[in-house]
Amino acid sequence: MSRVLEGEPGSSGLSLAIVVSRFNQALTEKLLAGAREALTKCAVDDNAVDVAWVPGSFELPLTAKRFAETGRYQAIVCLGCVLRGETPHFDYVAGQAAEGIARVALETGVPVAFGVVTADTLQQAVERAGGAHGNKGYDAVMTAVRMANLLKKIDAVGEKEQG
Ligand code: INI
Repeated sequence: MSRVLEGEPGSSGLSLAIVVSRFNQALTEKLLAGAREALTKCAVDDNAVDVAWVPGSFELPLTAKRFAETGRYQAIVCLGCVLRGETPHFDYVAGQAAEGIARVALETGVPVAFGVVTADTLQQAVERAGGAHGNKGYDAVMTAVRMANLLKKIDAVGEKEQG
């Protein structure tokens, strides 16, 4: 019979790092609050979580990579907010953040969750930072925990087959 694997949204001794952007801080603080709520929901030990503030979303990938390379974390969460209305750089900042975050995960093998709100207007961003459309910080932590647990399960299958 086929094996079906899925990561549970619970912590079994997971250590996580969160990287959060100061740009649009009024919103990213709400994302961080949502992230902390999800950590509590997943019973992740607060002492097993490190949080780093960076100037903007462009700086998220490098910082996530440095965390991942330590080998101390089973998942990284990136939080930021990029508003199209505020800058012609929107496409560069949002694009590089997304591409960089994906690359860090692929290069290091550590799951890196994309908790960056990209929105055309402040209103849309507010709705995604604890408003009508939920909280991307909360969602990102749930994804990070599920992915960390899934990768652990995949590794365990391999180890069982070898041993
Ligand atoms: N950074 C953001 O996180 N969101 C933005 O909307 C934004 N805007 O509007 O420019 C932004 N810019 C800063 C950028 O992330 C870097 O910190 C900066 O370019 C220095 O590298």
